[in-house]
Amino acid sequence: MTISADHTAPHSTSTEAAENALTEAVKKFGITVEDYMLPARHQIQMVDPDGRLIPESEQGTQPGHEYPVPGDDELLAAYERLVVGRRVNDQNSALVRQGRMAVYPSSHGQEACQVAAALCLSDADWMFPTYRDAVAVMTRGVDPVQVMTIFRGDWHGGYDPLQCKVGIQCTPLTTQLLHAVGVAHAAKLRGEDTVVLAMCGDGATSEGDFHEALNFAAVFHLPVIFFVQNNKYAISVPLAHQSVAPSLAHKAVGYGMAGERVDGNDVVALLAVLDRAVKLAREGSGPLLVEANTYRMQAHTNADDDTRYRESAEVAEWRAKDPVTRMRTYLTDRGLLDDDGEVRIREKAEAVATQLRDGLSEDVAVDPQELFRHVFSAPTPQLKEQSAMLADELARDAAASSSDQEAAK
Ligand SMILES: Cc1ncc(C[n+]2csc(CCOP(=O)(O)OP(=O)(O)O)c2C)c(N)n1
Ligand SMILES: [Mg+2]
Repeated sequence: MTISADHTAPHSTSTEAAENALTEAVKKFGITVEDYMLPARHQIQMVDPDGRLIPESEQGTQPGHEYPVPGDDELLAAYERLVVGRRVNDQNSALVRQGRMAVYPSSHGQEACQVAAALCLSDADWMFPTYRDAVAVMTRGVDPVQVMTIFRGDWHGGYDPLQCKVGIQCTPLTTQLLHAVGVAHAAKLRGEDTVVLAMCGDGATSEGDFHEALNFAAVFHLPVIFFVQNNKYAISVPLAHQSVAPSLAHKAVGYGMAGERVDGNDVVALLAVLDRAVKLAREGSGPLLVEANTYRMQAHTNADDDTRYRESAEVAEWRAKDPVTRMRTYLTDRGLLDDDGEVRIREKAEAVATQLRDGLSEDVAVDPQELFRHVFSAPTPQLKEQSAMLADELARDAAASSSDQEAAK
């Protein structure tokens, strides 16, 4: 993708306008552009793995990277979503083993990222998820069964992206970032108040599309948050073989946008960082990149054996940083959650699991000819030929089964 026209002119009026908008936006948050642009020296963490709120003095905060703790209601709502998300991940993995779903890339261990990604957005905003972000889509309010039907493999997607303002979960790596940038560009041209959250993994940051999306968003000063869930692996490829950048958040700087890194298993820090990122983008700061430092606790999908490329000790180390138990301890210690509250939340999670089991256990009648629809506006000669072959095969199958039935009478 080549960016042409006057946007490449040295210090064009539009560049100056963008710089002024950035300065004004960050000023509202008491930050200077200098402090804002570089990621903090350490990841932002507010609640440690033992569920203890880290006092501000110990947070190692530096100018421009201090975040207020989100309100109690937001934290309780987030915890409920974490518990539901964990239950959904585990239910879906079980449904795959039962043959009710074809595949499920679980976000077990990454639920804090999933929940915060959805809760930081308002209704008019857009989310562009990957295949691993089903819990985020569901947390945004899309019906769980509709979200999961894509993994049953009988249709391209179960929900209407325009209605939900959520892109279809993308399997071709990183293409969703380009869709996200396109929507943000269109919204900006139309003068709409829309922030776009574009999600991807650590491996996806090596894709060419990642570069094109970030560069375009920065040059056109678009309200996009690139939310990178660094779960340390791209299938079997560890992060060290993927990138030697100081952090994935530092990649932002090369494009002229701010980057921040945050503990991706600490939903409190995630909400604080993403809430501010969304507000900044809405105020006209231009795009931002947030890297969440997390871990994929299970195999890439059910088709993968993770014991072939990582040690169980590493997985155990991350189990101790679990986002759900950490939040439960924090809320319980603060007196915001008691046993009754926990039971109520677990019942809600069970209800969603039941909804999934019921919804995904229904057999659906699919028309095999749908394979050929919605690919090209006018089908190619090859597709027409293949569609005719399929029609012929289906007709022969139908004839054979009706003559079998006659013979059985
Ligand atoms: C364009 C493209 N290349 C390769 C693949 C195969 N592939 C599927 S998932 C994956 C790893 C992606 O890793 P990451 O971005 O870290 O996301 P994660 O699965 O860890 O959430 C690869 C290489 C693909 N789907 N699309
Ligand atoms: Mg990854």
